Amino acid sequence: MSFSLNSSKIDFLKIKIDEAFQDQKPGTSGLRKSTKQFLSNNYLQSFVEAIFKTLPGVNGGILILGGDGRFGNKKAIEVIIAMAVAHGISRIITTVDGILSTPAASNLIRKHKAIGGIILSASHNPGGQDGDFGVKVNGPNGGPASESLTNEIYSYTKHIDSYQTINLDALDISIPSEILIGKTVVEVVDGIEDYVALMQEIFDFEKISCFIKNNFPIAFDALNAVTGPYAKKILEDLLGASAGTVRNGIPLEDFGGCHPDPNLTYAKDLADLLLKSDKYSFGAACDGDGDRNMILGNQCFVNPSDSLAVLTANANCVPAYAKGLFGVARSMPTSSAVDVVAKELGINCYETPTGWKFFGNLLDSEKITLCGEESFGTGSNHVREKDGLWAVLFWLQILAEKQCSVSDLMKEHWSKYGRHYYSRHDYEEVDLEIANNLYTNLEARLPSLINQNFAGIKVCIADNFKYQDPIDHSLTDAQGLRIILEDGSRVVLRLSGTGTKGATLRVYLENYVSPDGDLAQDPQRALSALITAIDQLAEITKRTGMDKPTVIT
Ligand code: G16
Repeated sequence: MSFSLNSSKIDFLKIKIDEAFQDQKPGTSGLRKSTKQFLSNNYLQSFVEAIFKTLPGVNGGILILGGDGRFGNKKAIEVIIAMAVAHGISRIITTVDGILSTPAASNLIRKHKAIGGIILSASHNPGGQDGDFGVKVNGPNGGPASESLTNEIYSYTKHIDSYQTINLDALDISIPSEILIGKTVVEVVDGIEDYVALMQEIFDFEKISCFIKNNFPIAFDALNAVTGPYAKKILEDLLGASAGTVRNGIPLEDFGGCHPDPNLTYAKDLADLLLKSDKYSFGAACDGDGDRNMILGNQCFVNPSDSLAVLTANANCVPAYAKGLFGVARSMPTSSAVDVVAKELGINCYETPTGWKFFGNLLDSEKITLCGEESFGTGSNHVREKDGLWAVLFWLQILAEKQCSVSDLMKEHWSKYGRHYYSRHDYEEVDLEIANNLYTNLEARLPSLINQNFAGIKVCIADNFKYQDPIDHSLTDAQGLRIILEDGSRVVLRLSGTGTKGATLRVYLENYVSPDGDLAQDPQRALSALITAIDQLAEITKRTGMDKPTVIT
């Protein structure tokens, strides 16, 4: 279906923004605030204006637009289409009902050589009228806006006083179509097909299908968020997993009231199915916008840092990576499990700050093929975002190739490379001032820790992590407090850049045991000396009044 609106009837408007000083500072991944804030005072329009004034190539360019389906998604798409027309975008590619996962958006940007994309999502944060909303901006390589573009957008928001738009009636984006608005074409595409085709290029679907049909029951929890339709198509329709494999598979505006964060706390129903019953051999969940993943086996939780190491060690099982890897990268707080594998493979392993944008240059310049983060993110050079369903298929391909269970694969891995016991403790909704004081107080004490004992072991490095990009040489500092011990154990402390209520304090703990050590301990027990030592040093319990973390991973 295609129709055009007469351009002579379009009213180009310049709307005043009530609050001249908006000051919209993006966090680790775009601008993320409460839905209510986004609905007020042209807050969305103000940020979008800053994007259109800053992103190179807007006039005459192609823009990809979609989101995770949370409350506000459809309305925001209409607002952005009207503004994009006013700014001279030549083609806007959006999807049926505006449903588009973050990795699928990255793929569309690359495929259509777009100037970039706007993804409407607050990722793993809850949605709905009382939840959160967010705007992620991606550049022409398909990845999150670089630090420099993010800073330019932020600077623009500080002095913005109006935005450009047109009068636009409600648009029907419920079926694939082309709509002409003035000189701009709005193309509504299916949104699922292109992503599925990309997965079929990377993996051997036939092999995975035979494996799962041969008594390997799997459960996938989409948490009522964006991956439902993608997972149904891939797992049930194409790979032949039984009907009902995909749970909570219809994207809902409020995610059915659940918190679409795939971890042991917020994906507890799935975790219980895998860890407390023998019904399933494999389980996985993805987050709100489909870029995060959690992998479970029967009686086995795979730590995300270990997941990256296992994918790296077994990349030769996947057709697209069978010829070898350029290199790998991990964010600083991610455990060094992958470093050990990279060393064995003779490839480089890069350590970057938290945030997928820091992998962009390394991927573009073919320094790395795979990368990952402790925050349930893994990805490769197939797109420029982390990719939840890709990680699920990667795991299934390895298991199909090796004909083994998840826990057998983990045991085999640790007995070869040793085990990096790892845990992240999150303290959520901490009072901002308390969290900032705790952080600055610890930072001030770091220099005095060097050569002292911490948890009974000598401290070698105690600093605030800084990074120089090996490609463009840009510097990024203040990326997290590190205490690194003589035996390689570490504690890292950061304040989250994605929370919206108070501060979220993250404490990352790591302890290495070589292949001949005890590889079957409970991680919390293996890390207990570090847990006690950091609590005493940083006075976490004392200052926050919380005697335990909100989430333990
Ligand atoms: C975002 C980034 C990730 C990053 C995470 C960190 O994830 O895309 O690269 O690891 O934030 O979050 P925090 O600052 O809270 O630790 P997402 O999935 O929210 O886009």
